[in-house]
Amino acid sequence: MAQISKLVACLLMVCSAFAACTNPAKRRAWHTLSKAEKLEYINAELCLMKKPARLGLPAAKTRFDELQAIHQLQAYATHFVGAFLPFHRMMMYAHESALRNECNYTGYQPYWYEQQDAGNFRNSVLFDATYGFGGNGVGANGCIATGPFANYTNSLGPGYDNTQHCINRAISDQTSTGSRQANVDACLRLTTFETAWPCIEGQPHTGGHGGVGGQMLNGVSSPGDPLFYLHHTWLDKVFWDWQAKDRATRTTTIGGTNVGPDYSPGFPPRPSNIPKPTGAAGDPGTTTTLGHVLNMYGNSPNRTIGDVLDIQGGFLCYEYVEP
Ligand SMILES: [Cu+2]
Repeated sequence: MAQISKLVACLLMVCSAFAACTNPAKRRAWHTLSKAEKLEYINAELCLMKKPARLGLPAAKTRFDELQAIHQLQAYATHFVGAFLPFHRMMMYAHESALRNECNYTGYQPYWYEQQDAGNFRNSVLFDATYGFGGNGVGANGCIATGPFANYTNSLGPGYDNTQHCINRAISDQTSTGSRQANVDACLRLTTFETAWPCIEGQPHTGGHGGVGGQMLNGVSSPGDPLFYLHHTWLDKVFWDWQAKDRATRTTTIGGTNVGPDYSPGFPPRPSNIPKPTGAAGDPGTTTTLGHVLNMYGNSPNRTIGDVLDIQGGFLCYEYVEP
């Protein structure tokens, strides 16, 4: 019956949410983009950093800040839980949509092919001052001093604090080894979601955050550095590469816990006014289910985990181009 009504809806041309994904958007590795494509992305990000906030989220001054707020407002509900990978997938989509819909970006969200730079982040083209995200932090505060984002003032963070501060970094080549291919492969070999998800969230996830350091190493406010989106889009590719090994099963099932931790290394302690996460809208139990609503705080419409498990499932329609 549901199938029939879906079909009828499609015949009436009101079925964009269920339309078949016949021409998936191509998400490409940053280092494979042309100079013009890199500049278009950077300029669109700068556009979000100039656009005034419109959602009324705490402390946010710009649209860029409002996307960061998605993460700050629910850090403990979206890390070390079954929703970790679907949540960040949805957040990448919200960011990509903002670039395209509000800042005339004509490309799609690129990713950082981190295994290529693992152990040598310092020399990555991602840190280029002209065709990249600027360099390492300098001085006592570790503020980035070069590149297009050197003058941006974060209003959210660090952590749960909201202060005016620069984007800071402290590159660690040693920590960046966590993003190496062997670590990716180790996760891809695992056969259950309950083992693959914590593997991906451990290494390679930590390799990118710790390898960049500074704002990126703060588990709550890390989307204050625009590199966050390149890093997490790469992790989304790793997740998809894992899902694609058994697509029928791995796009229709989910698991893991809904009960967030009280404290995690790399995260500021959860403030007492933020309740301990024990579930979500559409998913009140302790085990994560497909009905779990991913809250985008108005940046894009909320969707469930079930809606986003297949990146070519109709709502999402993209693919990852190998570098
Ligand atoms: Cu995160």
